Amino acid sequence: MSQQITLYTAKICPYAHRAEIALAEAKVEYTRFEIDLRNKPDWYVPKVNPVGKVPAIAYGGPTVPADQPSPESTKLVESLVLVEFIADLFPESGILPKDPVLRAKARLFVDAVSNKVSPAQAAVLIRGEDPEQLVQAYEAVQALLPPQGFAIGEFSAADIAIAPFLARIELNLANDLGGFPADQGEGPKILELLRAPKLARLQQYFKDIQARPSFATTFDKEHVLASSKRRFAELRAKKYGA
Ligand SMILES: N[C@@H](CCC(=O)N[C@@H](CS)C(=O)NCC(=O)O)C(=O)O
Repeated sequence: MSQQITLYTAKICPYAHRAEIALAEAKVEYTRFEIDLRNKPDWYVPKVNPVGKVPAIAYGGPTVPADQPSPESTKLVESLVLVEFIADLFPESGILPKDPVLRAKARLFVDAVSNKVSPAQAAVLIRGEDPEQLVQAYEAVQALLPPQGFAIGEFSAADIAIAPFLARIELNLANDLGGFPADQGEGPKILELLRAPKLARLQQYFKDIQARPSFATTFDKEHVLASSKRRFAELRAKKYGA
């Protein structure tokens, strides 16, 4: 039987969102603690994650308030490690299927998300670089999708890895938020590239993900949008002046 799980998370963070989706898929009770990334509590680095990032899990140990983590719980970090940990704790969740071939396919998809989508998204959305690299990254993952359904057919760790990134690129670009100048329609223009007919399969895939309850119940669109507006206003002020 699994022991207590406390998840340290932040709604804005796509990596933390992965752990929340995995826990929702496992239908497990856990304690959720929102970390304010702009003003982290003093105890977070010494007692939970020495590198100060979310997500992190405190697993097991005595029952304690989340803001007073026990040294007796095991602290685990890194979103993809946490997704696999949750899959291992709750094999019946199907987050990682039993079939070794499907498991390998899920991991290959996750690898493409880590090595292609996530860096291209940071380059385009944060640093305002050429959007073509994002189109290519999404074409590469689209090529791994079957004709219909989720990345390996059934919903799995593969979909959990990409879902938060698809959600955030769409939301930010639709609201013209990114590391490019404001009020020039650059965000919607990039979004049009991602909505091109050559990425139609990816668009359908994203619709399927949005309909998945574990995604729908863990994506707080209004909160993410409000935080993104603040964040990109600061980034633009630094880059282009007030
Ligand atoms: N590789 C990590 C990345 C986690 C990450 O970068 N989290 C960011 C928020 S999205 C964070 O906690 N930043 C706070 C900081 O660096 O101080 C993972 O997959 O969990």
